[in-house]
Amino acid sequence: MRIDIVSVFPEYLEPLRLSLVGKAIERGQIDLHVHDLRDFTSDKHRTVDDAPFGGGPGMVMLPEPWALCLESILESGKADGRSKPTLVIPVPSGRQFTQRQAEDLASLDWMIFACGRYEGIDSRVADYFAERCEVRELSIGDYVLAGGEAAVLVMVEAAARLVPGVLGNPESHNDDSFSESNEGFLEGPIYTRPEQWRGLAVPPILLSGDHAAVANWRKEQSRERTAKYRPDLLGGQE
Ligand code: 6GU
Repeated sequence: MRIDIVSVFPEYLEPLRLSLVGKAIERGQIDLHVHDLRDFTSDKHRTVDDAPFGGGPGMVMLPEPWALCLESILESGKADGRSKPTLVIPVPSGRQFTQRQAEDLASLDWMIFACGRYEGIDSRVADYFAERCEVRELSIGDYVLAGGEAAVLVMVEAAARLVPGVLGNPESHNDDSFSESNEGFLEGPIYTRPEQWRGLAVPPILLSGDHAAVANWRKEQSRERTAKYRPDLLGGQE
């Protein structure tokens, strides 16, 4: 899988080289390219923004540096034998990024993430590249970030751990909160050694060796936790 990320703060994406995603990069399972949008400006001040047409506060990112940068990425990907990437634009006004979206991203061969700052990117960029890319505007939740970078860290990590071979044990996805095999419920409580810790015991059923009983108990816990924190996920009974 190839991932290109464009930002005016390329250092913001460095944490992707740590931990799970970092290992996947080292192993060659993920080919990560981070680009500085300012490298695609031509004025002395390396300008990437201007005032919004129609007035209003804040600044809007200029379309031309984006076009030059995305065109250069499209060329490089083609030389790399890839075609028609998915262009993800993280915006608070986008479609909700969910575990289903993460699963879908994990199945792709090539993604480009366009991190906007300020009030966002001139909307013509998404329209202009819609022929050459599958454009998705995605939001990670109902709150506003100062830029798309933190959202891209979230989306890339959520997708990368689902790429076959990236996580050690693929069955560990089955217990994940929101996973299909878990009926989309939240994961319940988990325990490890010691059995007794500072006066607190592990639920005895987990020590019973009765796998069916353990599975039932976990299902029950998962349902209870979902009812408590996310009744909307139980369906219809919000
Ligand atoms: Cl994806 N981007 C930005 N800038 N803010 C957000 C967001 C994304 N999702 C929620 N808030």
